[in-house]
Amino acid sequence: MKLILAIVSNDDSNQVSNALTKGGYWVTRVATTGGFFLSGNTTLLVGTEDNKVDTAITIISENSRKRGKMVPSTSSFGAGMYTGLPVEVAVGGATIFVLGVEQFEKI
Ligand code: 2BA
Repeated sequence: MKLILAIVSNDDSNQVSNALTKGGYWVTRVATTGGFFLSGNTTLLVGTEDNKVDTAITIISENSRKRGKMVPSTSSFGAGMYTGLPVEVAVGGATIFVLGVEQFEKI
């Protein structure tokens, strides 16, 4: 058995966890914070059989693809003045760890 830890953006977390659940996986969502941007993300815990790990990773990647998103720029020219010009930022993607599970009990 394996434990998959998948860190995804909050924007993608509902879609990823719904797709995993539909695919027959058990999912626990934990609200987490990235240490670099200090912004919220979601860590999904998925315990599953070894032979179902690859399919889970496919589902996660299909539902959290990295993509560009246009957001209004907040760069200021001076006090209180904003360009408002949209800039493209990268969103999405997933960081995935697969750990061996020594023992699994439900009691
Ligand atoms: P990603 O590499 O896509 O990582 C997204 C989030 O996944 C991270 O959020 C963190 O919560 C988690 N994560 C990634 N790799 C990890 C690891 N090896 N161990 C534990 N958690 C991990 P943030 O920490 O807020 O990072 C946001 C983005 O900033 C990263 O996107 C990466 O592009 C950049 N970044 C993070 N740490 C960096 C560093 N030390 N040097 C350069 N860039 C960094």
